[in-house]
Amino acid sequence: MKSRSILDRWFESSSRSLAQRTSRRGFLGTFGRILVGASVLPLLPIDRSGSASAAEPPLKKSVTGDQSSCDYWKFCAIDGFLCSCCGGSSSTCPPGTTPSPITWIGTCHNPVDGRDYIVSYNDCCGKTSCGNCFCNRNEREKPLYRLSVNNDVNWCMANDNPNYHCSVSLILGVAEK
Ligand code: ABN
Repeated sequence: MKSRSILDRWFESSSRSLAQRTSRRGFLGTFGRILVGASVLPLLPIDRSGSASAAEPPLKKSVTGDQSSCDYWKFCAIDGFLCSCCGGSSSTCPPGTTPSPITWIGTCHNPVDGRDYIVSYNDCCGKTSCGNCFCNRNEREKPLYRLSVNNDVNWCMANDNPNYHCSVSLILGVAEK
């Protein structure tokens, strides 16, 4: 017994003290809980929305709201240069131009909320043609004898300076079904 090393004695005493503090049943219980927990883990709900949207085709720009794209829903009956490409916005004239007081009217479907809107297309007047982002869409346009629903007219004709520059679109209200 004298020949037992310090290491042997240390292992023996620590094993004995561990055996006194724990039971085989306790160990099996803890081990069982770990096993069950590990097997249930993959069943827990996980937010996979990031990977789902990556798998879906990207939304068209027109739906997400690129107001300098001819595809944008509000431009469904516009004929002219988009003021959003001419120093203004989709609903405001560029500096130095004046909106026409007379306009043509369209009805456009907004795919985001599923509603139809009455849209007024005003020309911005007082400067020569902008030349950017020409857009000609004619949804529900009527022949020229119904002026207010035809877009192929220079609505700057009643302005002091009748030069046509670009067109804006203003939402007037929701169209009743
Ligand atoms: N309303 C846009 C427009 C302006 C001039 C000529 C045709 C159409």
